[in-house]
Amino acid sequence: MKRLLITGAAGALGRAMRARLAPLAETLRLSDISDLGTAAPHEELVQCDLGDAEAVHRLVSGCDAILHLGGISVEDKFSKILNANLLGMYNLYEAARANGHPRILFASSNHTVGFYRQDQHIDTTAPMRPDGLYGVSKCFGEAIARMYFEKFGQETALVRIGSCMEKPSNHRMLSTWMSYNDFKLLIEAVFRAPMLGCPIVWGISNNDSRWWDNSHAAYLGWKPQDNAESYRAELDAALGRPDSTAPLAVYQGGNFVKDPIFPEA
Ligand code: NAI
Ligand code: 15L
Repeated sequence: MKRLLITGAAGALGRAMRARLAPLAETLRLSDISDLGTAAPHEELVQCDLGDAEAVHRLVSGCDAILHLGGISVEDKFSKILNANLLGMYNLYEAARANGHPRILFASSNHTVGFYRQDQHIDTTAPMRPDGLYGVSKCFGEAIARMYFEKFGQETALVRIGSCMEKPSNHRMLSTWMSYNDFKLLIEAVFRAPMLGCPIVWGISNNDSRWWDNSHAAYLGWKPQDNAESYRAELDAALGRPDSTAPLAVYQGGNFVKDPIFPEA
């Protein structure tokens, strides 16, 4: 493709994907509210607040596809979540509608279903059970994407990322981990698929301990290659046996279920 927009490009996943995705497009348009460093020859840098509708319209103009990573990524004050994750999603989808419906990969989250217990195995038909306002904002994001698909044919992959990082850092992540390489392979599959639609996809590696079933999305041809199990011995040695009654070991959302509602003041 000619131009791929990556929002949230200054964040953890944006930084991890920036070089990995260079072969996918002639130009990467990288955007964030924070500083993005120096542009390489194939990069365009655009600093913008997702809550600013006019700026988001300019941002999306001329893009063939969007990797939407930008937003508040943990529990926070509702005003911040409202601006970045709710208003930001609306602005992005209106901008996409005005600019020929570029395909979108939306970084949703396992916190849409965080109150399921870890002994429950679910697929994408399971009702949402968000574990905080952050999780609720991802439920909203999935809903607005779905509405734009039904009404306007806007294609989006709703990727409920588990824990995407270098390696799993606790026993919960033996189930939720997705390696950077598997995320890159998923992004390629989403943007290369002849027909996408608006599927929910669980963003996890090929983990032995997974709770989530991706069989409905087999048509994407995504075959995650890594398996968090290879880190189990290392985690056992570093952390010992986890307390089986603690939220981290009971709920799919782990410690997010314990987060308070943060006061605005
Ligand atoms: P991050 O917090 O490191 O990056 C998010 C980026 O969005 C930041 O650079 C931040 O400056 C930017 N941002 C925040 N508010 C903004 C606004 N109003 N306008 C423009 N940019 C704004 O998060 P990370 O880990 O890179 O995650 C990326 C996405 O994936 C997030 O949407 C997150 O919710 C989602 N996700 C990540 C998971 C993970 O394991 N890393 C798990 C599940 C979901
Ligand atoms: C998320 O949604 C967060 O953005 C990320 O920071 C991790 O905490 C991840 O979920 C997780 O559940 O491990």
